[in-house]
Amino acid sequence: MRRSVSIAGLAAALVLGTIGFSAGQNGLAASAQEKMSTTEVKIDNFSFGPVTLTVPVETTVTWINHDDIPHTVVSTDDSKTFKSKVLDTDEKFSFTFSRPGTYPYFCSIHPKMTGKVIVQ
Ligand SMILES: [Cu+2]
Repeated sequence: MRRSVSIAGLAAALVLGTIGFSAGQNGLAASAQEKMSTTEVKIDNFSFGPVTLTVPVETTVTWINHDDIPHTVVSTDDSKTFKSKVLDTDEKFSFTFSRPGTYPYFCSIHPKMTGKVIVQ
């Protein structure tokens, strides 16, 4: 018990130190976050959100299935750029867009579910 208390104290000191440090580095932290080019599309209630996503080149887009039924993410552009496996609840699929263009996609299990990624 004594040991876990001192670990908690140490952890608190670390957290406080980190907060103090990051407060001084706020500007830097914010700009670093903007450069992280990962974007999420949520699959929920038989729809993709956002339906249309616009991202810069070299962005990794991750689809996450929040429904309790399976879905897929399959591109319908001419070159069939990406195709996920069947995603069960909370499963993810990621694809990095390295070329500009418009990438329409749908769920092959529920073809009325459609979305679009625009890469600039
Ligand atoms: Cu579906």
